[in-house]
Amino acid sequence: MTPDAGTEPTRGFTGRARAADRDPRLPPGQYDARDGWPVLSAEVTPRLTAADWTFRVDGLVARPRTWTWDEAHALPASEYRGDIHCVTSWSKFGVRFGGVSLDAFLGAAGPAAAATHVVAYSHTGYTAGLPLADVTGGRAWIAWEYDGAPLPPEHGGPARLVVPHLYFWKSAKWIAGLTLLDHYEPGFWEQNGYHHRGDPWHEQRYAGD
Ligand SMILES: Nc1nc2c(c(=O)[nH]1)N[C@H]1C(S)=C(S)[C@@H](COP(=O)(O)O)O[C@H]1N2
Ligand SMILES: [Mo]
Repeated sequence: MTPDAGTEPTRGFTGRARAADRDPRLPPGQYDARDGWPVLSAEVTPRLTAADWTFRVDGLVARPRTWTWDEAHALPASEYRGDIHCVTSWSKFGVRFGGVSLDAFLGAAGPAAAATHVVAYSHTGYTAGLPLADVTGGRAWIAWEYDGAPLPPEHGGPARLVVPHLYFWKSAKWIAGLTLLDHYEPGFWEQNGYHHRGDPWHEQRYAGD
C-alpha cells in the first residue's frame, strides 16, 4: 500500500504547525522538562539542617536582622504556584514552592531609600546579584517546601530563594541572606558572563543580551 499523500504534512507546514502549537508558557529558546527536575549545583550539597539554617538581611537597611528556622516560620506563610526557567534551557511548569514572601523579611528590616540591588548569598558561598525591585512586590520567596513536602537537600533544602520570573540561577539554594546595596554587584554566574537581570521572556542569558 502506498502512503496517502494527503496524510503526510510537508516540512514547511510541520514547522509552522509546531510554532502555532508551542506552549505559551514556554519562553523563547526553552523546552519543557516535563516530569524531570534537573539538579544544577556548582557546589557539593551541604549538610545543612533546619537547626543550623539562618537567614539574614543586612546592608542598606534600618534594622539588620537574622532569623532562625523557627523565627522565619512564624512569618505569614506564602506560596508560589507557576513555572520556573533555567538558563540551560529547561523550563518546568506548574511547580509549587511553600515558604514566606521575601517582602515579610524586607519589611521587618526596612530597606533604605538608597538601596537598589541585592546580593543573595548561600550558606555554601554561592552568590547572585539582583535588582531590589525583582525581589519585592510579591515576586520572591524563601521556600522550604516543594509540592507540600520539605524541599530536598539537592534542590536547596532546608531553604532556598525562589525568584521565578527570572532565570533560576538567581534562586540561590541553601540561602543564607541578602545584602542590600546602592549598586549592582555581580554574583557567581554574573561574574562568569551571565546577565545582570536574567528575564527569560527577553532571553537575557548573557551580559549584553
Ligand atoms: N547555591 C546554589 N544555588 C543555585 C545554584 C548553585 O549552583 N548553587 N544553581 C542555580 C541554577 S543555575 C539553577 S537552574 C537552580 C537549579 O535549582 P535545582 O537544582 O533545584 O533545579 O539553582 C540555582 N541556585
Ligand atoms: Mo540554571
